[in-house]
Amino acid sequence: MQAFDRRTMLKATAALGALGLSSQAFAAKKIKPAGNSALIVVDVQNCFVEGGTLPVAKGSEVVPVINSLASAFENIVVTQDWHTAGHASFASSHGGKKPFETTKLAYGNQVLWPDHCVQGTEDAALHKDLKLPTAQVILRKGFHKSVDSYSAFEEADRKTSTGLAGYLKQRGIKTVFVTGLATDFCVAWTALDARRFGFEVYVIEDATRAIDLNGSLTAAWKKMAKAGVKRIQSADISV
Ligand code: VGL
Ligand code: ZN
Repeated sequence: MQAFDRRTMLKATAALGALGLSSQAFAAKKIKPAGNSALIVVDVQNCFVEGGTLPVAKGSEVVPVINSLASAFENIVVTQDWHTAGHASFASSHGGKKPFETTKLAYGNQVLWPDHCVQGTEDAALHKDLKLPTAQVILRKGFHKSVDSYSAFEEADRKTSTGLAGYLKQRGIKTVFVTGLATDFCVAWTALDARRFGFEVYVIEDATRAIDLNGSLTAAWKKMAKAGVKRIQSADISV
């Protein structure tokens, strides 16, 4: 069901309630992910939660939400931000630059981050409470030293593929549900690229948390809406 229909339905339901009528027959229908849907769990790693190197506020709150969504999906893809030491996205790699400033790299503007998610470190490991035993693929990204990759589909040079679109297409996946960290960076870029590669895309808002740097969260939701990404809540999914 479209978000618009859902809102209309909720309004109608409220109106019926005001008239003292039963609204049960009009209750918004839940979404049941089909066999050709995949749950994408983006970067739920120690680096992005409390105590990590690039903590997202309340980042660990997504863990129980994602764990409980898992049973609704036949297909689950997990991603890990997986940088080299001295990665180009680290402020420490650019003399005089501080975290959260920006710089120009060969492919365009780049936000500079604290050193984070370095390959093989405990900081880069998946959150210990993430329970996704049925996940089929763990995709690592951002491993080219001079290129960042917020998106799970394509690196920031907008040329280098991660192979995820091909993987999903070869497995017959048509729809993806994106969750994880952070809403306004890796989740948004993954959702936008999924649209570009022709998938139907949902972002499950309460299964994400944001960095929100200079209005980036509002901007990300705007871009996603424009691209046809559907914004839903975990309660909208039938588990
Ligand atoms: C991310 C900033 C830097 C993310 C990754 O997972 O959203 N954000 N690297
Ligand atoms: Zn990163």
